[in-house]
Amino acid sequence: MNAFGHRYTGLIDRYRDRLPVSESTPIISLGEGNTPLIKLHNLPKVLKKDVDIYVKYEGLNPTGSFKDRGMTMAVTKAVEAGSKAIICASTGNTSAAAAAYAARAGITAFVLIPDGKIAMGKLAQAMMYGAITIQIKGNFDDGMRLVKEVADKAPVTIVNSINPYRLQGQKTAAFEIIEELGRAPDYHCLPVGNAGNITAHWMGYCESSATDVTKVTESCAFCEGHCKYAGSIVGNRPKMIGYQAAGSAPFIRGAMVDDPETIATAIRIGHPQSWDRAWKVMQESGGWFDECTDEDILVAQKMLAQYEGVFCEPASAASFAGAMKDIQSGKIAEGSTIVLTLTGNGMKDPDTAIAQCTGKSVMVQIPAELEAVRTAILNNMAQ
Ligand code: AN7
Repeated sequence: MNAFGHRYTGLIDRYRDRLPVSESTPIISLGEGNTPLIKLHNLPKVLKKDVDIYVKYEGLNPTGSFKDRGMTMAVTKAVEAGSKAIICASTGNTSAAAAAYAARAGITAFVLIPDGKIAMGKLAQAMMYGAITIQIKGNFDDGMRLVKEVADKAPVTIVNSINPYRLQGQKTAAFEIIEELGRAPDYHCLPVGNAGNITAHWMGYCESSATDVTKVTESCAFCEGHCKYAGSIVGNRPKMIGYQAAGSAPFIRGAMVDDPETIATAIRIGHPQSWDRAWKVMQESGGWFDECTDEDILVAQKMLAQYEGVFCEPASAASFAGAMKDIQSGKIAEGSTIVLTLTGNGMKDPDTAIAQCTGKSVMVQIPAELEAVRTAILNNMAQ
């Protein structure tokens, strides 16, 4: 044996003992998972708080979002069951992932997206990967309702997070975090739309810590019998914190929102599909929901990019926007270890990024002459 030859082949291979697959399951993978857990060096100083903040940079998955973790499982199981077509409603990232994994599997993807309300990069992905892209004159929630209705009338497998295999795949992010930190963080912050991801992370933490605990008390409400730890209780788990965009915040209102609106189009969702489960996550973990304004979200997105070199999409920045508020108020105590999930890559939504980076110091237009370049440099050196 030498040090070479250990090719990473995706999260199903990596965690096959904790996922509902068998030796004969035909795995559809693009090498998803294994994303960096980056410790923030500069922003804790800016906040003047003694906290350890890590970002789990899910934007480095093959299609640029955490959806790949769920989609490798959902498409693998659809193919195993003989399905020839998958379908989803999406604010953009699920459609990109569904399209890519369907291409990989050689099956058809149908994606329903809200007309004009998805980021350019995501639309480009769905089209390029060859999905049948159906733009509806309605929002995500309308699309989700239609997908559920049509799946009874056409031979298609739903790959939204109501498909239980999606959450099975997504729970592996918690396994990776525990492996890297050697423990669960004190707090885990995520942006919340349908609340599938926060539910999946909680499943992952519960299953992981269950391996250390022998006492069995209550049954696990999340895994629907898939995990072998169903029925265990746990030791070391984080408080889960879910942040929503203020214009699209049913968990804060305590009721569904019919006309959600936010610049963070990925989480422009008013009727979350994992409503009951997410409330249970809060109850069990001792965490909470809160909201951030669009302005807070954009400021947070820019801070992550400009202080740490980490470019996430606006929805993802809700986790930092919210955490910043809770760290400053002391609700998240000093001395804590905090993980923020950055769910999607900033390059997905170039329009929103460029729109907030105008101004002289960012974009300088000059003649193509040496002296003009020299002057531009001298005028813009950091003091
Ligand atoms: C970047 O793609 O629902 O709370 O259709 O793309 O598990 O829904 C996207 C959701 C957070 C919210 N961050 O996760 C879709 C879709 C990003 C996202 C969420 C989404 P959930």
